[in-house]
Amino acid sequence: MKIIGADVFVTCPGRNFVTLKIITDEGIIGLGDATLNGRELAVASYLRDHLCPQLIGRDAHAIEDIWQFFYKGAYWRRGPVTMSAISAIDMALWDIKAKAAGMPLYQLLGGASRSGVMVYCHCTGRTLDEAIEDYAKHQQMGFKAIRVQCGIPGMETTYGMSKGKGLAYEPATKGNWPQEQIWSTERYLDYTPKLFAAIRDKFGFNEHLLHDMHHRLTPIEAARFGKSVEPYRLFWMEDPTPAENQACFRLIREHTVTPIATGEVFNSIWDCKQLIEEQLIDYIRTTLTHAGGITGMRRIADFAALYQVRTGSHGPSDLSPICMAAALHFDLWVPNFGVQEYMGYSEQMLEVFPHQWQFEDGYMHPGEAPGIGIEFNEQLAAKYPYDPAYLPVARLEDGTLWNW
Ligand code: GCO
Ligand code: MG
Repeated sequence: MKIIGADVFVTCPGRNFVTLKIITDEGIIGLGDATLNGRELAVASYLRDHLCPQLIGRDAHAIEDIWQFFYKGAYWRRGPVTMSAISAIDMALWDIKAKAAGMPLYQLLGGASRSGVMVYCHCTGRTLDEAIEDYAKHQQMGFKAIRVQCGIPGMETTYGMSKGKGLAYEPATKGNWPQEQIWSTERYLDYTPKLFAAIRDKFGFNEHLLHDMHHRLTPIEAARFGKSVEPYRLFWMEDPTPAENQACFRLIREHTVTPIATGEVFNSIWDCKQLIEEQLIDYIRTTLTHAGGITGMRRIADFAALYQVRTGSHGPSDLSPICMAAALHFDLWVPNFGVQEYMGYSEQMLEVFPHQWQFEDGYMHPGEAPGIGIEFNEQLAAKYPYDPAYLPVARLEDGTLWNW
Protein backbone atom coordinates (compact mmCIF):
# COMPACT_ATOMS: atom_id res chain seq x y z
CA MET A 1 0.00 0.00 0.00
CA LYS A 2 1.69 3.19 -1.21
CA ILE A 3 1.39 6.67 0.23
CA ILE A 4 0.16 8.99 -2.53
CA GLY A 5 -0.62 12.16 -0.59
CA ALA A 6 -0.02 13.96 2.71
CA ASP A 7 -1.89 17.18 3.54
CA VAL A 8 -1.59 19.48 6.51
CA PHE A 9 -4.49 21.55 7.88
CA VAL A 10 -4.42 24.25 10.53
CA THR A 11 -7.90 25.00 11.81
CA CYS A 12 -9.27 26.98 14.74
CA PRO A 13 -12.71 25.77 15.88
CA GLY A 14 -12.23 27.66 19.16
CA ARG A 15 -8.52 26.86 19.34
CA ASN A 16 -5.78 25.99 16.86
CA PHE A 17 -5.25 22.37 15.82
CA VAL A 18 -2.75 20.99 13.29
CA THR A 19 -4.02 17.92 11.43
CA LEU A 20 -2.14 15.61 9.09
CA LYS A 21 -3.99 13.46 6.57
CA ILE A 22 -2.10 10.67 4.79
CA ILE A 23 -3.69 9.21 1.66
CA THR A 24 -2.86 5.79 0.18
CA ASP A 25 -3.32 4.26 -3.25
CA GLU A 26 -5.86 1.84 -1.76
CA GLY A 27 -8.10 4.73 -0.76
CA ILE A 28 -7.45 4.29 2.98
CA ILE A 29 -6.65 7.55 4.73
CA GLY A 30 -5.04 8.11 8.13
CA LEU A 31 -5.23 11.05 10.53
CA GLY A 32 -2.60 12.39 12.91
CA ASP A 33 -2.45 15.27 15.38
CA ALA A 34 0.55 17.63 15.16
CA THR A 35 -0.66 20.41 17.47
CA LEU A 36 2.03 22.27 19.41
CA ASN A 37 0.28 24.99 21.37
CA GLY A 38 1.50 28.45 20.34
CA ARG A 39 3.96 27.03 17.76
CA GLU A 40 1.41 25.46 15.40
CA LEU A 41 2.74 26.97 12.18
CA ALA A 42 6.29 25.77 12.82
CA VAL A 43 5.12 22.14 12.91
CA ALA A 44 2.82 22.68 9.92
CA SER A 45 5.78 23.99 7.92
CA TYR A 46 8.12 21.21 9.12
CA LEU A 47 5.58 18.71 7.84
CA ARG A 48 4.54 20.48 4.65
CA ASP A 49 7.96 21.67 3.55
CA HIS A 50 10.18 18.83 4.70
CA LEU A 51 8.50 15.56 5.66
CA CYS A 52 5.36 15.25 3.53
CA PRO A 53 7.22 15.31 0.20
CA GLN A 54 9.47 12.49 1.48
CA LEU A 55 6.45 10.36 2.39
CA ILE A 56 5.13 10.07 -1.14
CA GLY A 57 5.76 6.66 -2.68
CA ARG A 58 6.64 4.94 0.60
CA ASP A 59 4.98 1.77 1.87
CA ALA A 60 2.30 2.90 4.34
CA HIS A 61 2.81 -0.29 6.37
CA ALA A 62 6.49 0.45 7.10
CA ILE A 63 5.70 2.45 10.27
CA GLU A 64 8.89 1.67 12.18
CA ASP A 65 11.16 2.36 9.22
CA ILE A 66 9.44 5.68 8.48
CA TRP A 67 9.76 6.67 12.16
CA GLN A 68 13.49 5.84 12.15
CA PHE A 69 13.97 7.55 8.80
CA PHE A 70 12.59 10.87 10.04
CA TYR A 71 14.20 10.60 13.51
CA LYS A 72 17.71 9.56 12.50
CA GLY A 73 17.59 10.77 8.93
CA ALA A 74 17.15 14.44 9.81
CA TYR A 75 20.52 14.36 11.59
CA TRP A 76 18.93 16.88 14.03
CA ARG A 77 17.27 14.72 16.66
CA ARG A 78 14.46 15.33 19.16
CA GLY A 79 12.85 18.69 19.94
CA PRO A 80 9.12 19.48 20.13
CA VAL A 81 8.70 20.64 16.51
CA THR A 82 10.44 17.62 14.97
CA MET A 83 8.79 15.16 17.32
CA SER A 84 5.26 16.57 16.90
CA ALA A 85 5.66 16.15 13.15
CA ILE A 86 6.96 12.57 13.50
CA SER A 87 4.17 11.83 15.99
CA ALA A 88 1.45 12.93 13.57
CA ILE A 89 2.90 10.74 10.80
CA ASP A 90 3.14 7.78 13.15
CA MET A 91 -0.45 8.21 14.39
CA ALA A 92 -1.79 8.49 10.85
CA LEU A 93 0.10 5.36 9.74
CA TRP A 94 -1.22 3.34 12.69
CA ASP A 95 -4.71 4.59 11.79
CA ILE A 96 -4.16 3.30 8.24
CA LYS A 97 -2.73 -0.04 9.35
CA ALA A 98 -5.63 -0.67 11.72
CA LYS A 99 -8.18 0.31 9.08
CA ALA A 100 -6.48 -2.04 6.61
CA ALA A 101 -6.65 -4.81 9.21
CA GLY A 102 -10.31 -4.00 9.86
CA MET A 103 -9.61 -3.62 13.59
CA PRO A 104 -9.75 -0.90 16.20
CA LEU A 105 -6.17 0.16 16.90
CA TYR A 106 -6.09 -1.27 20.44
CA GLN A 107 -6.52 -4.77 18.99
CA LEU A 108 -3.39 -4.39 16.87
CA LEU A 109 -1.40 -3.21 19.87
CA GLY A 110 -2.20 -6.41 21.75
CA GLY A 111 -5.84 -6.12 22.76
CA ALA A 112 -7.60 -4.61 25.73
CA SER A 113 -5.94 -4.91 29.14
CA ARG A 114 -8.97 -3.37 30.89
CA SER A 115 -12.63 -2.68 30.27
CA GLY A 116 -12.33 1.10 30.30
CA VAL A 117 -9.81 3.92 30.60
CA MET A 118 -10.01 5.92 33.83
CA VAL A 119 -9.85 9.61 32.98
CA TYR A 120 -9.35 12.63 35.17
CA CYS A 121 -11.03 15.94 34.57
CA HIS A 122 -9.87 19.48 35.29
CA CYS A 123 -11.91 21.32 37.88
CA THR A 124 -11.33 24.93 38.80
CA GLY A 125 -12.61 27.98 40.64
CA ARG A 126 -11.49 31.52 41.20
CA THR A 127 -12.31 30.98 44.86
CA LEU A 128 -12.40 27.97 47.14
CA ASP A 129 -16.22 27.95 47.04
CA GLU A 130 -16.24 27.96 43.26
CA ALA A 131 -13.71 25.11 43.21
CA ILE A 132 -15.93 23.09 45.56
CA GLU A 133 -18.93 23.77 43.34
CA ASP A 134 -17.03 22.65 40.25
CA TYR A 135 -15.78 19.52 42.04
CA ALA A 136 -19.38 18.59 42.95
CA LYS A 137 -20.41 19.05 39.32
CA HIS A 138 -17.66 16.74 38.05
CA GLN A 139 -18.34 14.21 40.79
CA GLN A 140 -21.95 14.06 39.61
CA MET A 141 -20.76 13.51 36.05
CA GLY A 142 -19.14 10.32 37.34
CA PHE A 143 -15.43 11.20 37.31
CA LYS A 144 -13.38 8.93 39.58
CA ALA A 145 -10.32 11.15 39.35
CA ILE A 146 -10.51 14.92 39.63
CA ARG A 147 -7.74 17.51 39.31
CA VAL A 148 -8.39 20.60 41.36
CA GLN A 149 -6.95 24.07 40.78
CA CYS A 150 -8.00 27.24 42.55
CA GLY A 151 -7.39 30.99 42.54
CA ILE A 152 -4.90 32.20 45.15
CA PRO A 153 -5.76 35.29 47.21
CA GLY A 154 -3.40 38.11 46.25
CA MET A 155 -2.76 36.74 42.73
CA GLU A 156 -4.93 37.93 39.88
CA THR A 157 -4.89 34.55 38.17
CA THR A 158 -2.79 31.40 38.03
CA TYR A 159 -2.46 28.12 36.14
CA GLY A 160 -5.77 26.35 35.67
CA MET A 161 -8.20 29.26 36.13
CA SER A 162 -10.95 29.66 33.55
CA LYS A 163 -11.54 33.18 32.30
CA GLY A 164 -14.95 33.34 34.04
CA LYS A 165 -17.25 31.22 36.17
CA GLY A 166 -18.61 28.20 34.29
CA LEU A 167 -16.30 28.72 31.28
CA ALA A 168 -14.06 25.91 30.04
CA TYR A 169 -10.40 26.37 30.93
CA GLU A 170 -8.39 27.85 28.06
CA PRO A 171 -4.89 29.03 28.94
CA ALA A 172 -4.01 30.68 25.61
CA THR A 173 -5.11 34.19 24.70
CA LYS A 174 -5.82 35.34 21.16
CA GLY A 175 -3.46 37.78 19.52
CA ASN A 176 0.24 37.95 18.80
CA TRP A 177 1.50 38.67 22.29
CA PRO A 178 1.44 36.39 25.37
CA GLN A 179 -0.35 37.59 28.46
CA GLU A 180 1.89 38.14 31.50
CA GLN A 181 0.82 36.83 34.90
CA ILE A 182 2.30 37.49 38.33
CA TRP A 183 3.31 34.50 40.44
CA SER A 184 4.05 34.26 44.18
CA THR A 185 5.33 30.93 45.50
CA GLU A 186 4.79 32.09 49.09
CA ARG A 187 1.09 32.76 48.56
CA TYR A 188 0.68 29.46 46.71
CA LEU A 189 2.40 27.39 49.40
CA ASP A 190 0.31 29.03 52.06
CA TYR A 191 -3.08 28.65 50.36
CA THR A 192 -3.15 25.41 48.36
CA PRO A 193 -3.18 22.96 51.32
CA LYS A 194 -6.38 24.74 52.45
CA LEU A 195 -7.96 23.83 49.11
CA PHE A 196 -7.20 20.12 49.56
CA ALA A 197 -8.37 20.23 53.18
CA ALA A 198 -11.68 21.78 52.11
CA ILE A 199 -12.18 19.22 49.31
CA ARG A 200 -11.40 16.18 51.48
CA ASP A 201 -13.48 17.61 54.30
CA LYS A 202 -16.52 18.08 52.06
CA PHE A 203 -16.24 15.07 49.72
CA GLY A 204 -14.10 12.58 51.63
CA PHE A 205 -11.60 10.32 49.93
CA ASN A 206 -13.91 8.78 47.32
CA GLU A 207 -12.27 10.25 44.24
CA HIS A 208 -8.62 10.36 43.30
CA LEU A 209 -7.46 13.92 43.89
CA LEU A 210 -4.86 15.40 41.52
CA HIS A 211 -3.16 18.77 41.35
CA ASP A 212 -0.96 20.53 38.76
CA MET A 213 1.88 22.71 40.06
CA HIS A 214 2.87 23.62 36.51
CA HIS A 215 6.64 23.77 37.06
CA ARG A 216 6.39 26.72 39.46
CA LEU A 217 8.40 25.55 42.49
CA THR A 218 12.06 24.89 43.18
CA PRO A 219 12.91 21.31 44.22
CA ILE A 220 13.10 22.10 47.94
CA GLU A 221 9.83 24.07 47.81
CA ALA A 222 8.20 21.17 46.00
CA ALA A 223 9.52 18.82 48.67
CA ARG A 224 7.98 20.98 51.40
CA PHE A 225 4.70 21.17 49.48
CA GLY A 226 4.52 17.40 48.94
CA LYS A 227 5.21 16.75 52.59
CA SER A 228 2.65 19.27 53.82
CA VAL A 229 -0.18 17.78 51.73
CA GLU A 230 0.45 14.12 52.59
CA PRO A 231 -2.66 13.85 54.81
CA TYR A 232 -4.88 14.59 51.78
CA ARG A 233 -3.43 11.60 49.91
CA LEU A 234 -3.08 13.08 46.44
CA PHE A 235 -3.09 10.68 43.49
CA TRP A 236 -0.27 12.86 42.21
CA MET A 237 1.33 16.26 42.27
CA GLU A 238 2.03 17.21 38.69
CA ASP A 239 5.13 18.99 37.38
CA PRO A 240 6.34 20.14 40.79
CA THR A 241 9.49 21.65 39.28
CA PRO A 242 10.96 22.02 35.78
CA ALA A 243 12.49 18.73 34.66
CA GLU A 244 15.36 19.56 32.33
CA ASN A 245 17.64 18.61 35.20
CA GLN A 246 16.19 15.20 35.98
CA ALA A 247 18.49 14.63 38.97
CA CYS A 248 16.86 17.48 40.91
CA PHE A 249 13.81 15.27 41.52
CA ARG A 250 15.96 13.29 43.97
CA LEU A 251 15.62 16.14 46.43
CA ILE A 252 11.81 16.03 46.26
CA ARG A 253 11.76 12.26 46.59
CA GLU A 254 13.91 12.30 49.72
CA HIS A 255 11.28 14.28 51.59
CA THR A 256 7.82 13.17 50.55
CA VAL A 257 5.68 10.18 49.65
CA THR A 258 3.23 12.29 47.64
CA PRO A 259 3.35 10.63 44.20
CA ILE A 260 4.90 12.63 41.36
CA ALA A 261 3.83 12.95 37.71
CA THR A 262 5.82 14.76 35.07
CA GLY A 263 6.64 14.81 31.37
CA GLU A 264 3.90 16.60 29.44
CA VAL A 265 6.55 18.78 27.74
CA PHE A 266 8.91 15.85 27.04
CA ASN A 267 9.29 14.61 23.52
CA SER A 268 11.57 11.60 23.77
CA ILE A 269 12.49 8.64 25.93
CA TRP A 270 15.77 10.41 26.72
CA ASP A 271 13.90 13.21 28.52
CA CYS A 272 12.59 10.72 31.06
CA LYS A 273 15.38 8.15 31.23
CA GLN A 274 16.91 9.11 34.57
CA LEU A 275 13.57 9.98 36.17
CA ILE A 276 12.32 6.50 35.38
CA GLU A 277 15.51 4.53 36.04
CA GLU A 278 15.98 6.09 39.45
CA GLN A 279 12.26 5.82 40.24
CA LEU A 280 12.09 9.56 40.85
CA ILE A 281 8.55 9.73 39.47
CA ASP A 282 5.44 7.58 39.66
CA TYR A 283 3.63 8.62 36.47
CA ILE A 284 5.01 9.58 33.09
CA ARG A 285 2.91 12.21 31.30
CA THR A 286 4.26 12.08 27.74
CA THR A 287 1.65 12.19 24.98
CA LEU A 288 1.24 10.59 21.60
CA THR A 289 1.32 13.99 19.88
CA HIS A 290 4.62 15.18 21.32
CA ALA A 291 6.60 12.03 22.17
CA GLY A 292 6.71 10.15 18.88
CA GLY A 293 3.21 8.78 18.39
CA ILE A 294 2.31 5.18 19.23
CA THR A 295 5.84 4.05 18.33
CA GLY A 296 7.56 6.53 20.68
CA MET A 297 5.08 6.15 23.52
CA ARG A 298 5.14 2.37 23.43
CA ARG A 299 8.89 2.45 23.91
CA ILE A 300 8.59 4.85 26.86
CA ALA A 301 5.78 2.88 28.51
CA ASP A 302 7.57 -0.48 28.20
CA PHE A 303 10.72 1.04 29.69
CA ALA A 304 8.69 2.66 32.51
CA ALA A 305 7.03 -0.66 33.32
CA LEU A 306 10.39 -2.09 34.41
CA TYR A 307 10.45 0.46 37.22
CA GLN A 308 6.76 0.36 38.16
CA VAL A 309 6.21 3.80 36.68
CA ARG A 310 2.74 4.08 35.15
CA THR A 311 1.35 6.22 32.35
CA GLY A 312 -0.70 9.35 32.92
CA SER A 313 -0.86 10.98 29.51
CA HIS A 314 -1.37 14.65 28.98
CA GLY A 315 -4.83 15.26 27.50
CA PRO A 316 -5.72 18.95 27.56
CA SER A 317 -8.16 20.44 25.06
CA ASP A 318 -5.18 21.93 23.23
CA LEU A 319 -4.27 18.50 21.85
CA SER A 320 -6.74 17.68 19.10
CA PRO A 321 -9.50 15.07 19.42
CA ILE A 322 -7.35 12.92 17.08
CA CYS A 323 -4.75 12.64 19.84
CA MET A 324 -7.45 11.88 22.41
CA ALA A 325 -8.95 9.12 20.25
CA ALA A 326 -5.55 7.52 19.63
CA ALA A 327 -4.60 7.87 23.30
CA LEU A 328 -7.68 5.90 24.37
CA HIS A 329 -6.58 2.94 22.21
CA PHE A 330 -3.10 3.15 23.67
CA ASP A 331 -4.47 3.38 27.22
CA LEU A 332 -6.84 0.47 26.78
CA TRP A 333 -3.87 -1.69 25.82
CA VAL A 334 -0.87 -0.40 27.80
CA PRO A 335 -0.19 -2.80 30.70
CA ASN A 336 1.20 -0.15 33.06
CA PHE A 337 -1.66 2.32 32.61
CA GLY A 338 -2.27 4.82 35.41
CA VAL A 339 -4.80 7.42 34.31
CA GLN A 340 -5.57 9.56 31.24
CA GLU A 341 -6.20 13.30 31.36
CA TYR A 342 -9.43 14.36 29.64
CA MET A 343 -10.17 18.06 29.70
CA GLY A 344 -12.93 17.73 27.10
CA TYR A 345 -13.84 19.62 23.93
CA SER A 346 -16.49 22.10 22.85
CA GLU A 347 -19.34 21.05 20.54
CA GLN A 348 -17.75 23.18 17.81
CA MET A 349 -14.48 21.22 18.07
CA LEU A 350 -16.23 17.86 18.07
CA GLU A 351 -18.19 18.79 14.96
CA VAL A 352 -14.91 19.21 13.11
CA PHE A 353 -13.63 15.90 14.53
CA PRO A 354 -16.54 13.41 14.67
CA HIS A 355 -15.45 10.66 17.07
CA GLN A 356 -16.35 7.18 18.29
CA TRP A 357 -15.26 7.30 21.93
CA GLN A 358 -17.68 6.92 24.80
CA PHE A 359 -17.62 8.18 28.37
CA GLU A 360 -19.43 6.31 31.10
CA ASP A 361 -19.12 6.65 34.83
CA GLY A 362 -15.58 8.02 34.84
CA TYR A 363 -14.23 5.58 32.23
CA MET A 364 -13.73 6.06 28.51
CA HIS A 365 -13.63 3.59 25.64
CA PRO A 366 -12.26 4.28 22.14
CA GLY A 367 -15.03 2.35 20.36
CA GLU A 368 -14.84 -0.54 17.91
CA ALA A 369 -14.49 1.27 14.56
CA PRO A 370 -11.47 0.16 12.52
CA GLY A 371 -8.48 2.49 12.97
CA ILE A 372 -8.35 5.24 15.58
CA GLY A 373 -12.07 5.91 15.26
CA ILE A 374 -11.99 9.59 14.38
CA GLU A 375 -12.84 11.65 11.31
CA PHE A 376 -11.95 15.11 10.12
CA ASN A 377 -14.56 17.36 8.51
CA GLU A 378 -12.39 19.33 6.09
CA GLN A 379 -15.18 21.55 4.75
CA LEU A 380 -16.15 22.66 8.22
CA ALA A 381 -12.51 23.05 9.30
CA ALA A 382 -11.94 25.42 6.36
CA LYS A 383 -14.44 27.81 7.93
CA TYR A 384 -12.18 28.24 10.95
CA PRO A 385 -8.81 29.57 9.76
CA TYR A 386 -5.71 29.78 11.97
CA ASP A 387 -6.08 32.44 14.63
CA PRO A 388 -2.86 33.30 16.53
CA ALA A 389 -3.00 32.59 20.27
CA TYR A 390 -0.29 32.19 22.89
CA LEU A 391 0.14 30.65 26.32
CA PRO A 392 0.81 33.16 29.09
CA VAL A 393 4.20 33.78 30.70
CA ALA A 394 4.75 34.20 34.44
CA ARG A 395 6.80 36.78 36.31
CA LEU A 396 7.60 37.05 40.00
CA GLU A 397 6.27 40.08 41.85
CA ASP A 398 9.56 41.92 41.22
CA GLY A 399 9.32 41.32 37.47
CA THR A 400 11.70 38.37 37.15
CA LEU A 401 10.63 36.01 34.40
CA TRP A 402 9.50 32.68 35.92
CA ASN A 403 8.19 29.31 34.78
CA TRP A 404 4.59 29.45 33.65
C1 GCO B 1 -2.27 20.02 31.68
C2 GCO B 1 -1.36 21.07 31.15
C3 GCO B 1 -1.97 22.06 30.25
C4 GCO B 1 -0.89 22.91 29.60
C5 GCO B 1 -1.24 23.13 28.19
C6 GCO B 1 -0.16 23.84 27.42
O1 GCO B 1 -1.86 19.38 32.61
O2 GCO B 1 -3.34 19.82 31.12
O3 GCO B 1 -0.49 21.54 32.12
O4 GCO B 1 -3.03 22.79 30.76
O5 GCO B 1 -0.68 24.09 30.25
O6 GCO B 1 -1.54 21.92 27.59
O7 GCO B 1 -0.43 23.80 26.09
MG1 MG C 1 -0.03 19.86 33.45
